Amino acid sequence: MNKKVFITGATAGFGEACARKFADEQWDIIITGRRKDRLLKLKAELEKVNGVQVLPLSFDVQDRKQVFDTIKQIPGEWQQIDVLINNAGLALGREYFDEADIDEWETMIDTNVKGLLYVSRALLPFFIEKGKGHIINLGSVAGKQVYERGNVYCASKFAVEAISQSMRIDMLRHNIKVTAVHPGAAETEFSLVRFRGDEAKAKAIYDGLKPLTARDVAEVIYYCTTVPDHVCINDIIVCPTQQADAIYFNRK
Ligand code: NDP
Ligand code: 8X3
Repeated sequence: MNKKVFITGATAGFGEACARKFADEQWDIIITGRRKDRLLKLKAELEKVNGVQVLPLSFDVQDRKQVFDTIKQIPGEWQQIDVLINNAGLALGREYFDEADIDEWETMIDTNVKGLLYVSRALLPFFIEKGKGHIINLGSVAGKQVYERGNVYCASKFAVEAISQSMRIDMLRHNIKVTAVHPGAAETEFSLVRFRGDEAKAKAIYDGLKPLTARDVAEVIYYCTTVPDHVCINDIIVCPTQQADAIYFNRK
């Protein structure tokens, strides 16, 4: 039987790249996100190209009821999940604290923090029943260090860091590994979303920089699942070579 991974935010960026990477490694995959058309397209492709099984589940991680109802209805054979990748997330805006849009703050907190909590709690019974599991949370360099006009996005990723640490402690008794992966600048749809569709602003983030690709990050995430059962990679920061941390870059 193939191993199974559950990925949030698999319609773009890291999540989609993880789906492709795990499919390449012959895992069956539960892909999730709000854009159903993209999920169905990815399912068709991975099943055809990689010969693995793919279960698409469309829901909004911000909606607690939707998350719990959807996960409760996962068919029996799919409940044998080995790895959960809590990846769905976003940044909205890059404004000073006193000028930022409060609705956007709420969306970031509801998605990056509350969404991750809901999905984790809804899936945990499968891991606990199985006596093992592995949760991989997508943090960020922005969850290690704040930067100017990063305010609530940074706060949401600091929360992911804190949640990962506390999950790791509380899940010890259930034999569940918790890994936090903290990427630096990666070119995905992330900046386009952050700058509300402004392509020029999104592109400028990567000026003079060879950023990470979504595949680079997927390779790191996959690696975390390949170590033996008695080994857990707790925390990884992965950046482009031209980036030292959340603030310092060597742009050419
Ligand atoms: P993308 O914008 O490319 O992809 C984001 C994914 O999250 C999409 O699949 C989107 O799906 C999903 N998503 C967003 N909101 C929701 C929601 N409410 N419900 C369900 N799914 C949702 O971004 P990345 O791949 O770059 O980012 C993935 C994660 O990595 C995020 O947590 C981000 O904060 C983090 N990160 C990104 C970095 C970067 O530089 N790119 C660096 C460090 C961390 P859909 O819209 O279909 O719902
Ligand atoms: C995404 C990386 O530096 O734009 O989390 O915050 S950054």
